[in-house]
Amino acid sequence: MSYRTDEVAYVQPAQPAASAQAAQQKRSTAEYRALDAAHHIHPFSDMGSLNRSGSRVIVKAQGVYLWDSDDNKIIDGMAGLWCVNVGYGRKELADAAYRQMQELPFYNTFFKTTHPPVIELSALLAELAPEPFNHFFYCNSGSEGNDTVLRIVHQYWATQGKHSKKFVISRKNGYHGSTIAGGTLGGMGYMHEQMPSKVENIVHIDQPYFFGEAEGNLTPEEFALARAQQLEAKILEIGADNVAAFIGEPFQGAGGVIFPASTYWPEIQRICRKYDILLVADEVIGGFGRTGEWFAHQHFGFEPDLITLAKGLTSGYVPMGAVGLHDRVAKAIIENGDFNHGLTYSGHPVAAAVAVANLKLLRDDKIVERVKTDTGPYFQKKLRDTFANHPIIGEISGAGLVAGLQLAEDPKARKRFANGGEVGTICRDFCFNGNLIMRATGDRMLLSPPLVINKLEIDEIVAKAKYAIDATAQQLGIS
Ligand code: PXG
Repeated sequence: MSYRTDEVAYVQPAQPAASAQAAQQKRSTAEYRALDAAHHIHPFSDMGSLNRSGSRVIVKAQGVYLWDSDDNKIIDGMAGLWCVNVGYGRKELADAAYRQMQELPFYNTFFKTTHPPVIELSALLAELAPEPFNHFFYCNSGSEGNDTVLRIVHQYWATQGKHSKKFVISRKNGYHGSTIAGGTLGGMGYMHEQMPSKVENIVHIDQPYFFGEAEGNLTPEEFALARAQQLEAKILEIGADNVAAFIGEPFQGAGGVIFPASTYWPEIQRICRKYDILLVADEVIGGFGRTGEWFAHQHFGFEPDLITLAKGLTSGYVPMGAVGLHDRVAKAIIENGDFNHGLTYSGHPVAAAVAVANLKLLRDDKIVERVKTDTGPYFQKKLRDTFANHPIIGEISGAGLVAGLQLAEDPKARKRFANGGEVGTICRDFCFNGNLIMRATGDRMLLSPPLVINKLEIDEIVAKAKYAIDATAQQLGIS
């Protein structure tokens, strides 16, 4: 049988129509749950238990709202997974993807080749990022971004002839992704336990978690300084000639929205400069307006050498990650021959086109600006007013449109619940039943809504959070 490509091309059109129909086919919640349980392994889940209870099936979304397969309308206090910064249903992003898929759905950026979307995106990122960030490397996720960070860090020191600089210092309860490198960099003990092989030469210092870990009468500023100085102690223990980089999230996201006091980051930067160690800011959650600044390191007032980006880069509409290189790092990488790292989809044209549309929306609709001057301060004040002197709220952390609420047995004495994780789960279940998405990390309740949220919607989130936290206190018999 002869096989001609034009015949294949003509045979194809019938299929998309059929598959589009299949994609639109609606099933009952019970059918979705049965099929999901039969065939889908979820991330970070106890599948046996999930399959017995059944997943929530989300079928559509608009603005800051989601709808499930039983037509419940749910307010999304987590922007998907810390990522849907421009909110759901933005036609500008869908149009950008559609146009790009028709024009050039894929081409690679290897072998002396490039394409307009990745060029436009890189130029736009250089314009939006702080002054010394003018070069960007692309990948598909935050985890791959941090794998890329390690590759760049090691290549950088190789170009400087400092081959002994191999150690990377990170933090306990930091989160940097779930590839082997991301999981090793992160400081989540429960992940390390399931990773018998880790990336070598990665060590951790303690986190700047004042409420949970400060002892004695230290002020938050004194405690944060002491935690930053652990970096210096660790560098001296390993030897500065052996340390390549320090990595941290400007504020820890998945670890509980831990906001260090103002003394922390300047001290970390001072130590990194003193011992000639690269400073990496993982901006996967903090980037693209979350704190009211374009990047969270600007909120904390320090200057990293590398920044990891993902999530808000495309508002989660399609996967994309990136690493931004400070000029001094970029220069070393550019001027020293091959950098042997890349992914099929590095700079994917559809993802890049969506990222450009997304960043223009964040900039031109003044979304980031509004978080800084209007909705962010309103959200922070509303939370603090609502939960002032609440019997089980020990601390509210955050800035802009991100917040962590510490559940505590005795807020004034900074006494946490002995069974904190269970208390968080009780509260999360009340949120679930109240049609609010609020994340529980152990005994901290987290909010990070889409950045387009308005004040009425903020009021709704805070009222629903109050209901859930009150109900939790009541169930615990605390009033
Ligand atoms: N760095 C940071 C700071 C993150 O928050 C990653 C890297 C990894 O990104 P990818 O795209 O590879 O997932 C993240 C991801 C949670 C949760 O439960 C948080 C993340 C991912 C999944 C769940 O809060 N953050």
